[in-house]
Amino acid sequence: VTGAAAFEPLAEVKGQHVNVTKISESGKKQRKNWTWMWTELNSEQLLVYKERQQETGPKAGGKTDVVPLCGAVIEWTKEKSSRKNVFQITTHTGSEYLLQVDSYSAASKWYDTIRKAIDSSTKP
Ligand code: I3S
Repeated sequence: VTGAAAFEPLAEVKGQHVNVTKISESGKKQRKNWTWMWTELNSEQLLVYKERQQETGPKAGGKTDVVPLCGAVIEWTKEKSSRKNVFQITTHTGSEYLLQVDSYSAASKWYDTIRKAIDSSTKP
């Protein structure tokens, strides 16, 4: 096959700006501090950066956190914040992150993409 048909189907979005706050670290409650961050998925982790990363080439600095997805749980929550479209990721080590965007479609798209990554990194 040549031409357009030889290309991979358009990759799903693997990066997204969201508000992030870590509310618990290894089971210990943290002070909420919402920050607008660039989050990016690889197959095993959600990477959290201060600035949007280039799609190709070396990664810019500013990586502030790495959220391991293997054994993580993702769920929508209305209780943990007064904001809309908030979902929580709980890691297997007991760290809890809230992620939020005002746009419901952007939030649910990112939720679904992360959930799929969790599912595939959790399955043997
Ligand atoms: O869960 P909380 O404590 O109501 O969260 C709010 C506070 O963390 C607040 O910070 P300070 O209490 O440090 O001033 C934040 O500014 C708010 O954004 C938090 O609430 P939301 O509902 O936005 O997650």
